[in-house]
Amino acid sequence: MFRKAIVRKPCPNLVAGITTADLGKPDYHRALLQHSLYVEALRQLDLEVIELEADNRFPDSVFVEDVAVCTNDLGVITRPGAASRRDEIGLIEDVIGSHFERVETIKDPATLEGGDVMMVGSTFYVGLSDRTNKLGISQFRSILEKYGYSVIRVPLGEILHLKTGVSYLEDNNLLVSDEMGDLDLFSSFNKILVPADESYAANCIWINGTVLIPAGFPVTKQKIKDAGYKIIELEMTEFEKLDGGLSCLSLRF
Ligand code: CIR
Repeated sequence: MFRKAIVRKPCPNLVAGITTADLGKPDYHRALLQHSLYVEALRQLDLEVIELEADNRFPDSVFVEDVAVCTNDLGVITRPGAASRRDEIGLIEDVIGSHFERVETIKDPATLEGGDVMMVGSTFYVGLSDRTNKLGISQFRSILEKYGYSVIRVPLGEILHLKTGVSYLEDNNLLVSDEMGDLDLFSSFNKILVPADESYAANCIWINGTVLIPAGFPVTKQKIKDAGYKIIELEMTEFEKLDGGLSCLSLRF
């Protein structure tokens, strides 16, 4: 059960965000609209939304998920692997400190981005990616184990973050992209497979029984519905242009 979410408004400089996508530059005003509908959906699901101000120094700062990891009782400030994003942590420390009694920090030279961290009950799956290094995972493990959690490292292929390709929908249901469907690590989950031509839809978020999914992916939408979930569809085109998905836009706890 989630009660709160932290989000940050997109800044005009969003257009300069990091991307590998070939979808053109995001439209700032459209991004603002899509972001406000996202926030509205979170509120509709009874989350208290803490909305942080835009910060034009950091084009990617709307993707708050990467700069912290929130468990039930602990906040971890990360250390982004993307150099242009590293100082974003300075923007999130206060708000994490005000919501968690216990706050820990990933330290240089380790790197870890929240997009690589998937919470499954008291187990955290962490992707080894270009943004999250081995040291990042081992520091994260040492921190989390002190609090009774466990950490499992997941090797990744070409994708940006672990949650670019896989999303936990609770009740042992794992939404997983075609290319990650065969990983032995995930063999005990009920898998909902996202077809290759809908791979962007592998990043969805479960909030208290409802699944937020990006608009425009009918096969995945039907499969999630068939699994018994209520659904809210959200336009995400402007964030997709920056490799960002639904989970990236909030920290939920
Ligand atoms: C980046 O490359 O860092 C941003 N343009 C996108 C971050 C997406 N975040 C996420 O998947 N958690």
